[in-house]
Amino acid sequence: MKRSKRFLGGLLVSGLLASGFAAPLAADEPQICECREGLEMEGTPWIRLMPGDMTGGYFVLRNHGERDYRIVAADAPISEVVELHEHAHVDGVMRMRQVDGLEIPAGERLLLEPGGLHLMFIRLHEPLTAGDWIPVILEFDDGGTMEIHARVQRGEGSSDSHSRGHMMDDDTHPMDPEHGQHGH
Ligand SMILES: [Cu+2]
Repeated sequence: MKRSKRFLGGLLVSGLLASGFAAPLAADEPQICECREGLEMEGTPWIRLMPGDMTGGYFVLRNHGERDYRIVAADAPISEVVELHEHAHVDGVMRMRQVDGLEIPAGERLLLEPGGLHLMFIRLHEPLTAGDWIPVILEFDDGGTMEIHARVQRGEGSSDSHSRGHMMDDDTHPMDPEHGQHGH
């Protein structure tokens, strides 16, 4: 008797935990960098919200360590391909082109910014939404990897004032991006 009662109580409690008290979704910033030893993310990595099926990603990574690092590839669930790009003047025209690697020598900083080095997300699977956090895996020449999280936002910089807030206006997205803008 005693036993079965306790058993029932246990069922009730676990039922409540499973259904009634779902933990609130983790609303805030994910870990922006599970950085490798010696590396530190400065500011918030970000991905530009753009029409079309490709866009750029940017961050600043500082190397406090003793050894040099070199990023040779990147991967993210939002696009078919992620390339490492630079902007360069070729015959007076600014063009993007792929680079083999992104160097982060010991004691220095790797700067990815609009008009310079960047991650290029090519063939996005679906339109991005401002405020979303995108996991990006960076792969190094020694086979090591690390995960960063980049936030989707409009505009040029990660340090403009609205980028620090919660972006509630964008989070409510009254217009469903799934509808209406396919094709271009
Ligand atoms: Cu590019």
